[in-house]
Amino acid sequence: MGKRFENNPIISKDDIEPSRSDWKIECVLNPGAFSFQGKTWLLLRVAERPDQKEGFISLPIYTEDGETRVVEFAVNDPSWNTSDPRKFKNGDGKTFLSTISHLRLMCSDDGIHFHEPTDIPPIIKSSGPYETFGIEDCRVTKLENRYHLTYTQVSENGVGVGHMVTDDWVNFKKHNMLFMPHNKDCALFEEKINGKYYALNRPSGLGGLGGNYIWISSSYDLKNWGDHKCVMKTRHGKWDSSRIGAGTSPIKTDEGWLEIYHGVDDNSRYCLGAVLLDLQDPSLVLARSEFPIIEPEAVYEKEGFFKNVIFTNGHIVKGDVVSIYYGAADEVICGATFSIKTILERIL
Ligand code: MAN
Repeated sequence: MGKRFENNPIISKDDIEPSRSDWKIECVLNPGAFSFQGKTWLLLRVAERPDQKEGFISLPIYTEDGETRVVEFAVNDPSWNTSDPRKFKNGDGKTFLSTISHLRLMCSDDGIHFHEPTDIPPIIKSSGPYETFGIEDCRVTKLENRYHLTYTQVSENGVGVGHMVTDDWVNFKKHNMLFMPHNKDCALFEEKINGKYYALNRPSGLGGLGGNYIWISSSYDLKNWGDHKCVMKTRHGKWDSSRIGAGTSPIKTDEGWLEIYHGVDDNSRYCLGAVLLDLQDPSLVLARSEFPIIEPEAVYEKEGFFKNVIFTNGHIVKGDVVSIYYGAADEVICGATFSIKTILERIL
């Protein structure tokens, strides 16, 4: 349904420098997207780790004071479970990420060719006790003329939603955690609805009941959130059977709020689909993709750090065209354009 950019992948790890000379970038992925000063900007997730020593695996973590610490174990140490390349578990049942992520700004005049800005510091790093394993997958929402960043805060305390606000991309006001663990994939609506702010989010039912479903919450002040409602669940036997999560801010259309979301099947294959939410009550689903609007087909989507992944948390809307920026196979950044009208016709 969409058209992939001809020069995909548009950003890969060789296009930028690591944040430290003794670290290596493993992947660039999952960018937030926004318009600022007449340009298109991406806020990438950059996943790094120390240079690896022969026979050992080294995992980086930050301390609460922002220092770095390296956890190291032998490749053949049987007490470590390394079956998922994204995270490793030790004999005490503690989970560590294989890489640590920060956020990085890149900008572009045409939305396709990106470079690092010269007048704005490009790196946004973790800080404090809830980000010691890094920050990831930032959504950028322009709300009341300010940029709101909602991103994943990862630490041994769990995975929660962080929130920062900026006007100029130089000065940031960091707020308290917006949704507590386990929660991620938080997409703010770009305007209030009947006097309230709304956010899609994805708490995880880690016990026996519930699942990885998309919820909606509302707030009068962007700080205190409540009125939590489950918007949609995974669907047994379909492309979104095991996990679903919001992309970025819903697109307002005459038919309703159009949300691009990711769905994961039982084989950990990540595709994108669309859902239409009621304009006045966005907890109501009016229509939902029977089939993905895009699925891993290109080599760069099928092969990489984590195979068969298309994951988005950033798009730019211009008239009927939405340019969706996405992480492919958790390793490179790509783009594709879609007609909003065509997506709506397909799901309605
Ligand atoms: C999770 C998140 C994403 C990642 C996908 C695929 O949903 O950690 O950052 O892209 O998994 O690995």
